Amino acid sequence: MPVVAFSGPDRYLQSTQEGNSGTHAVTAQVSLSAPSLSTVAVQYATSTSSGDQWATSGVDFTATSGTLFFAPGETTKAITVSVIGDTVYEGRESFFINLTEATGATLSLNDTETRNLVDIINDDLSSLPDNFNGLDYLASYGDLAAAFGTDEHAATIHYFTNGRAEGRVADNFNGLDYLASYGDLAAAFGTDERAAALHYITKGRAEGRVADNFNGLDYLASYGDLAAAFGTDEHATALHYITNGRAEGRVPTLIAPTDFMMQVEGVVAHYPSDLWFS
Ligand SMILES: [Ca+2]
Ligand SMILES: [Ca+2]
Ligand SMILES: [Ca+2]
Ligand SMILES: [Ca+2]
Repeated sequence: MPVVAFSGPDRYLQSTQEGNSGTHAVTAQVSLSAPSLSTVAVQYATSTSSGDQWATSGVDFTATSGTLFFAPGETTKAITVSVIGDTVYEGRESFFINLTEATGATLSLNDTETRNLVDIINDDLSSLPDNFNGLDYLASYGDLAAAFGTDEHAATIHYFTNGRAEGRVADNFNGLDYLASYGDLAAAFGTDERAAALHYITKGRAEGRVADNFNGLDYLASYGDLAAAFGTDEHATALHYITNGRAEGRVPTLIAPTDFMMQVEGVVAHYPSDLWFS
């Protein structure tokens, strides 16, 4: 009798990208060692084990079983199993396709030839840092903006695949500081940080604008009432300047020359605001 076993280069192990939606098929090839004069039947079924590395049937792939029939003279058939895409980070997931019983042929005695391991390769991102924002990341790096424009998804993928290892950070750009730095932008965009990042990526950088003319700590150091109200909250401070301070004629750098920033930061951080003059 012929011997039946998985065959082809992927007969022991095959891998497939998970995908993010819908399903796609993986195929395992099965062959007879020689043609048969009568029909050969081989049963097959998927299986998993418990544990993190294993896929879940019905969720990660569609449990599949059935019988392959080789007509007389046929020596090769294929089993197809559906892999289910999703966008959840799960790491690698595996399942087996097993040949379980044969009629008119003998199952290979080599176990590894009667089970095909399918590895579903993760293509989803693990969690992002809380402060990660794709647009701010693009705005922070001219080379990335040149490569990816305003594509936040591409930015996120870059961060995971390269940027993180390169030591890049997502928050070199601060939309509020940018809006606070330019009256025309604040007039156009108010306090919309997303619009600010989009403007900087698509126009502002090319116009030679800088993202950090405004420094919240300078502004706080310049006005005792603001320091009393906001402490060292630079976000609130930038909001104040955009929504009120500029219209009130306040000057963000009234007191603190940039050269003395380190000292100012120390003062702001360590002394109660009632010691300040306004
Ligand atoms: Ca996926
Ligand atoms: Ca899973
Ligand atoms: Ca999955
Ligand atoms: Ca997944």
